[in-house]
Order: sequence, then structure tokens, then C-alpha cells
Amino acid sequence: MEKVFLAGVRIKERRQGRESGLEELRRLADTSGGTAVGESVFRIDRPNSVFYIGKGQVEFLTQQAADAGAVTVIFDINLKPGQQRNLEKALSMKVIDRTRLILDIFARSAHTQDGRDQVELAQCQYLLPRLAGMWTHLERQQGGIGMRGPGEREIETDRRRIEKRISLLKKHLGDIKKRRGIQRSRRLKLNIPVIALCGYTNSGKTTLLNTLTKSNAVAKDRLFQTLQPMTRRARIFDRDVLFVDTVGFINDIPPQLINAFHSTLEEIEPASVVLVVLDGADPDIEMHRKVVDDTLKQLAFDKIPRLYALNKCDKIYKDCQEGRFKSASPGEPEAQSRGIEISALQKVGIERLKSGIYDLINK
Ligand SMILES: Nc1nc2c(ncn2[C@@H]2O[C@H](COP(=O)(O)OP(=O)(O)OP(=O)(O)O)[C@@H](O)[C@H]2O)c(=O)[nH]1
Ligand SMILES: [Mg+2]
Repeated sequence: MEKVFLAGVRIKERRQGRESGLEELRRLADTSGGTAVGESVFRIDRPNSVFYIGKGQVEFLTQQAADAGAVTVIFDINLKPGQQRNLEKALSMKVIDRTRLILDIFARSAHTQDGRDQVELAQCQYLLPRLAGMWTHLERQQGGIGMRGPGEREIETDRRRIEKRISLLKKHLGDIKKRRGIQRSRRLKLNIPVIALCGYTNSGKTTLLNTLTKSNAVAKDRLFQTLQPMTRRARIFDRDVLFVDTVGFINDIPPQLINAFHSTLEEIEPASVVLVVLDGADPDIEMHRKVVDDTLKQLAFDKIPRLYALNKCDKIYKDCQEGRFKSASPGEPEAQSRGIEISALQKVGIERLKSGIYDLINK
């Protein structure tokens, strides 16, 4: 396990409401195989062009990370290539930013050829502007966080080869897009309503898909477990429907990933209903809701009727049984705005959720 030091950065004036802690960064670091040996949060007025954080803060961080025995510093913000390089020089350590960390996790989760191609495209696009001087001042390392996955062999090659690789991958992804398009139009001909499960990563989308369709897709307590969409047929009362599980969203989702995963996200397009799955027990639920709403808007899926499920309610209510939740019924305004409380794992609130879906597809 690689010893990592976590560095959170908060811009003072952007602070609104609850300031999120480093829990998410800790989970991301953990998922990518790092062991956090220390952490610090740096508050700044505005990003500095040289190091992002202030010079004095860099000195403090250098000391802290070295004392903790870290070999890598992971930031929860995105760094410009120059800032990243300057920080690596100043710290004499590998510096990973948020995008690189997330790309690394995606590389670990990519088990299919399509998934690997999509991640590699994102990695190549991330690397291209960072080629100059990359790792040259550090001992070249084998493996480790941010060095993993299909893109790693490309690091030492020149820009031209990466550019060639990008165009080849884009061609592959074009083929995937076509193939998916054909599959979708075939499904569309069946005239069965599609319900897309969307949400923040780890909110329980796959678990809910399994519960709704009696499937056994892999659901794990791990960020970005699901990369590829999965469609399963089920019945809601007297109607056949198709549920599609999708890749999870995250705050500050790297644009390279949205780009590379476009063909995957297109599976949401034919949906009659977007079922947003939120982790109802997460203190950051409102941030998650906003990220999901904003991402759906960015992808132009905001016109599709939406239903919110507040999942993991068994974590909130001790005595969790069907009908015991305090939530309003799906027809009531409060439930529509906040969401229908469910537990995908304990199979609670599922009938009420189905009624909500049923009402929307019959509209
Ligand atoms: N307590 C509790 N845990 C749940 C519930 N639903 C899901 N989980 C757990 O939450 C974790 C993530 O569940 P997944 O279904 O894999 O979540 P996901 O949204 O598909 O996550 P990604 O595919 O990684 O984006 C797993 O450990 C599940 O067992 C629930 O209703 N209650
Ligand atoms: Mg999943």
C-alpha cells in the first residue's frame, strides 16, 4: 500500500452551508489503493498560479507529509500541469490531483474492453498537456496511484504517439457508440418504457437494480464499482419495464471522463423516467443531489421526468419496516421534491417506489 498524505483545499469565499470534510478524498484514496498517513486542510483566498496553495502552506505541507512518511500527496482539487509540476519539485514527492485519482480508480474498475478503451482515452487526454517534464525530476516509479491502467505505458512516449492513440481510441469509441445505438433502437422497438438509475457513486444504484429486477449484479462498498450500463427487464404491476444501471457521478467530475463515457451515458437518453438514487444517510446528500441535477442538465437529460429515491434509510431508522418511514406517499408534493425513502438492501419502501415509477410512466 502506498503511503499517501491527503491535502484538502477550501476557498474561503466560496464557503456556503456545510463545508465538506475529507471523507470523500479519504475514500477515493483508499479505493485507489493508498493508505492515508496524514491529512491537512488548507484555506486560501484564491488559487495561486504557481502552487495553487500559498508558498508558506507548501512549506508546511512538505514538513507534514515528510514527517508522516508519505511518498505521495493527494489533493482534492484539480491542478494545472504547471502547478502540479511545481508542487512535485517543492515537495519532492509524487503529486496526484483529483482528476488523476478518479481516473486511476476508473482504470481499476474497467473490466471490459469498452470500459478500458474509455478510460484510456480519458487518461491520454489528461496526460497530453502534462507530458513536458513529467516525472523527470523524480525517480521513475513503477506502479502506484495514478500510474496504473491502460494509459501507463504511454507515459514515456512522445506526444505524437499519444495523439495517434487518441484518434485510434476515438475510432473504437465511435464503433461502440454505433453498436449501442443499434441495441437501443432495437430495444425501443419493443416499446417498453426505460427507467434509468442515476446517482452519485456508491448511492446504491446497482443494489436497487438487483432488488427491482431480482438480479445479482456486483454491488460493493467501493466508489465507481459500475462503469458499464446494464439493462434488466422487470414488471411493475401490469407493465413491463427496462431498468438501466449507469456509471456513478461525483463532484467535479473530470471533463475527460464525461467525454470518454459519453456513449455509456447515452443509455439514459431513451429513458421515460430518470430514477435518481441518493444515499439518504450521507451528510452530504444535498451536495450529491445538486451534482446529479447539474450533471443531468449538462448532459441535456433534464427534460426527462425524474423521481428521487432516498436510499439506505435503514441506516437512519432503527426499526425499518415497510410503511414505517415517515415519508409522504409518492403523490404528495413533499415526496416529489425530497424523495421516496427506501432501503434497496433491506427491500423496504420498494412498493411505494414502484407506484411512483408506475404513475410517471403512465402519464
Ligand atoms: N445500509 C444500506 N446499504 C446499502 C443500501 N443500498 C446499497 N447499500 C450499500 O452501499 C454500497 C454501494 O452500493 P452499490 O449498489 O454498489 O452502489 P452504486 O450506486 O451502484 O455504486 P457505484 O456503481 O460504485 O457508483 C454497497 O456496499 C451496498 O451494500 C441500503 O439500502 N442500505
Ligand atoms: Mg453500481
